[in-house]
Parts: sequence; structure tokens; C-alpha cells
Amino acid sequence: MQGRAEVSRLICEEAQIPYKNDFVSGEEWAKLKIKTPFGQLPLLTQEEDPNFALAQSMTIARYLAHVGNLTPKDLKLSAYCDMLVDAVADFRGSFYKASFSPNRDHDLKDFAETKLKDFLQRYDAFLQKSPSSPHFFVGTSLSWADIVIFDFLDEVSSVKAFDYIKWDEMYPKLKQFKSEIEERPALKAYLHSDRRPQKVAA
Ligand SMILES: N[C@@H](CCC(=O)N[C@@H](CS)C(=O)NCC(=O)O)C(=O)O
Repeated sequence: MQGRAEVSRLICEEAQIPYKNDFVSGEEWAKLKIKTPFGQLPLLTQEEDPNFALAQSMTIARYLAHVGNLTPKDLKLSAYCDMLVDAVADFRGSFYKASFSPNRDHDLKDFAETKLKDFLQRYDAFLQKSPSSPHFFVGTSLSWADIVIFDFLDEVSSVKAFDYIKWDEMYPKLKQFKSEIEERPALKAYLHSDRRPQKVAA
């Protein structure tokens, strides 16, 4: 699990936006927490603008997507991206809650049988309806929604407890979508590099 900041790293890599990861220790976090907008990570800061501190992982990702030209200009298409992204955030919240639950095994199974199956069915249907199916979810070019959806698919694919669902056999279009995103040259280079954190908390 690469956590909530991974989408922003993927956007920076795809759009070639320079960035640096800072991982904080428990001790550092105790001091930093009170200075953050919501007492939470991730947090985006900029050396050139010390007053700028952006929290909320999807707000950070949306900002970077604007910078990197990964948001549609059309307002309705842009709103569709937001809708798909916000719904992934709900599914991701349930997934992280189950992953860190004291009843992890039971709760992950419950997540798989309810939320994950619902996610796969709904996002496959969105992809089928897209004018550029199965390449992109919204419009006719890559958007940040594709990156968010890819990241979530990638994250759930790494969980052994979900293997039995065999989502890639059930949903070949979703599988092709995921493969095409991970084959994009900048993302492929990142995914196989040591810039990608192997395991961070949610
Ligand atoms: N909705 C927020 C949730 C952020 C969140 O829950 N962050 C956790 C880490 S994944 C956190 O900062 N926990 C540390 C704490 O609460 O002290 C987002 O998407 O950024």
C-alpha cells in the first residue's frame, strides 16, 4: 500500500512536475501535526512559497492535475472527473478502515464482498460508457481521474485477500485500462524505480 500521497506522485511523474518526498518520523509528526490545516498527512508545501500548505490528498492531487494539465477544460467533463475521484475516495476510506481494523481479516473480507465488488461493477460500467473506452474514463484524453482510478485498482490488486475475486478476469476492459496506464512511459519508469515508496501507512 503506497498510501494517500501516491496519486499525487503519479500525477507529478506523468506531468513531469518536479517534487520531493519527505517522510516524517513519529517524533517529527508530533511537532508538525499542530501546524497542518487538519492535523493530517499528506501535506503539500512549496519552497518558493512558505505560506502555502495544502492538505487533503484529493485537493493536493486536483491542484497538481491543474498544474500538469490533467483536468479537462470542459466544466462538465471536469465535474465527471471530480465525481469519479470523490467516489474512489469513499471506497478508499472503507478499504483503509478495514485494513487497520483490529478485525482486519473479517473486515477486509466484508469490504471485498460489498464495497470492492460494487466499485468494480460501477467503474466497469463507467468505462464501458466512456467515448474513449477502454483507454480513458472521461473525454478523449488522459485525466487525473484515470490516475486516481488506476492507483486504487493497483492498490487493491496488491492485497492477497482479494485475489479470489479475480477482477481482471471478470472485467477485461478494466484490466486493459490498468495495463495501458502502467505502460505509459513516465509512469512505467516511476513504477519500476526506487522513487516509488514500497510501503507506507495510509
Ligand atoms: N481525507 C484526508 C484523510 C487524511 C488522513 O486520514 N491522514 C492520516 C494518514 S493516512 C493521518 O494523517 N493520520 C495521522 C494522524 O491523524 O495523526 C486525506 O485524504 O488527505
